[in-house]
Amino acid sequence: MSNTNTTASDSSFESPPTATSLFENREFVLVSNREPYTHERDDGSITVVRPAGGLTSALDPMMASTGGTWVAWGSGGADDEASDENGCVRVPPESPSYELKRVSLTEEQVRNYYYGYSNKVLWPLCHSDTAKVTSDARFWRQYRETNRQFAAAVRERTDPSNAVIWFQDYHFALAPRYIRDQSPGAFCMQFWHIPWPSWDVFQSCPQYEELLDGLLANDLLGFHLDQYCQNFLDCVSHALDADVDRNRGRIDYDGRTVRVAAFPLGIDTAERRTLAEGKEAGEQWESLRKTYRIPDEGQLALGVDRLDYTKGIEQRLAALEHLWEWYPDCRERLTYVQKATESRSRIDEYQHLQANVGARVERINDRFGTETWQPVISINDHLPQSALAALYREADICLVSSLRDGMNLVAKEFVASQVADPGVLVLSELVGAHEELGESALTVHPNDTEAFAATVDQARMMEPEERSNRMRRLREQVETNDIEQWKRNVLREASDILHGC
Ligand code: ADQ
Repeated sequence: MSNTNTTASDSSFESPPTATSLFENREFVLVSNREPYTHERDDGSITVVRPAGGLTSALDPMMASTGGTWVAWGSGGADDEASDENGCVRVPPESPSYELKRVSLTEEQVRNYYYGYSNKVLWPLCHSDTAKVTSDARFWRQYRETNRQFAAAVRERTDPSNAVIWFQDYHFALAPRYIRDQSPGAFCMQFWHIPWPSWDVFQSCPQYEELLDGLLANDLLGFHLDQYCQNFLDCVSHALDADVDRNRGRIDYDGRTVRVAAFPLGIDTAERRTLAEGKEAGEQWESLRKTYRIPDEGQLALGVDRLDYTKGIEQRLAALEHLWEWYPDCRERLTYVQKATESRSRIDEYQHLQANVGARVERINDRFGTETWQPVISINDHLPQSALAALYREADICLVSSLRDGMNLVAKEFVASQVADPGVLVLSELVGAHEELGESALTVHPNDTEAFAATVDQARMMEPEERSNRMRRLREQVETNDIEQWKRNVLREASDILHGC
């Protein structure tokens, strides 16, 4: 795509802005499906569970310094008990500085809004996998209602006309509209964490007009990549009576201007590095080796994913099976560790995937395993972040093979954790992160099994000097474009719009 103007950069910034300094008297409200803290009942007492990595933990420090309110689904078993009569609790627990407002969802809402419309319609649609979209009138009805409920929860805490409201992700395509219709002076922004598909794909969703209309109630709409912005602009120009400026990423619609821009998400590189260098990671590594019988000898390839059909786990296993079959040198010399986490397992597609992945791993281990060596080691248990850091640090090769992926933070976490002997990143050309990391990683197409296997062999044989040069360039990229830079870019853009720049 030749248009680059929709990508926001922060070159004009000298000192880092904060939400407080940018939005002056407006209250800051963040809305996400997942909450930053859950309360659980454990042996009679209530404990606070913190998110393990991910976006919620990255945004928590920002909320702590800004103050304001975070509105989220109260999914913890003891959330109600730990909250006041309005569903609110002050967090972080050790030094409370902002309000967490929990929205209670019924079992039916969870089924239809969360598992239904969000994850059986929007998720496959936005990953361009229309065959997996399941239609059900109840999904849409409850998606609308739940979005209304979140908008009402925002209104309970603040006057939207005096607030900056930041929606996260595809669970809330309609909530900005429900805010805007009652409070025209509100400032709404949204970050869409998954891809945006092309118009011919998006058109297959019967609610396309309402979804676009809902998102256009924002003042600022962010995606990871310029390509997703262009797809979105294209959808709007086909579906609505709107004036679309593709070069500048602006849409005039319903008497207002909406800015659409790319903000590639980064990670907390300093935190990842500290974890990887820490003593705990060393101890965790020893324990992982013993527990899962990871060999001392040979090389280690690693995959870290939620068990999701977009992550290309079956394609990766097919490539590895091909590798052990046709490159017998790799047998007993390359071991693959699959750190997978069960995800959305109430949905049939995810259950099938789990079963297929399990069967494939078993078959590979039966075919190539020996008395002393197991080709694929599956780690399905929950691991502390220091153990994940140990895996990232010790891996010689990281395999990221998504069929589509908004960004993919695993690729960046691997790079940031490579503090010892540098390894090789093998990256699907279909993930968002490929745009930033593709030049220094080894690129694969997840469906080209033979070429994928050959690339893993190439990674295995790469000379130390080349590995080191590639990893240095990858690290520079990941460290420069980290989570702080992302927050700065988003907030600066929002402030410019708010102040009419
Ligand atoms: P996800 O699809 O969840 O996120 P990803 O970016 O790869 O994908 O991972 C998010 C986080 O989950 C990472 O911090 C990673 O460490 C953690 N994680 C994943 N699998 C894990 C496992 N088995 N064990 C422990 N931790 C694990 C969505 C989009 C992505 C986008 C992110 C952020 O689908 O494209 O990059 O949001 O915008």
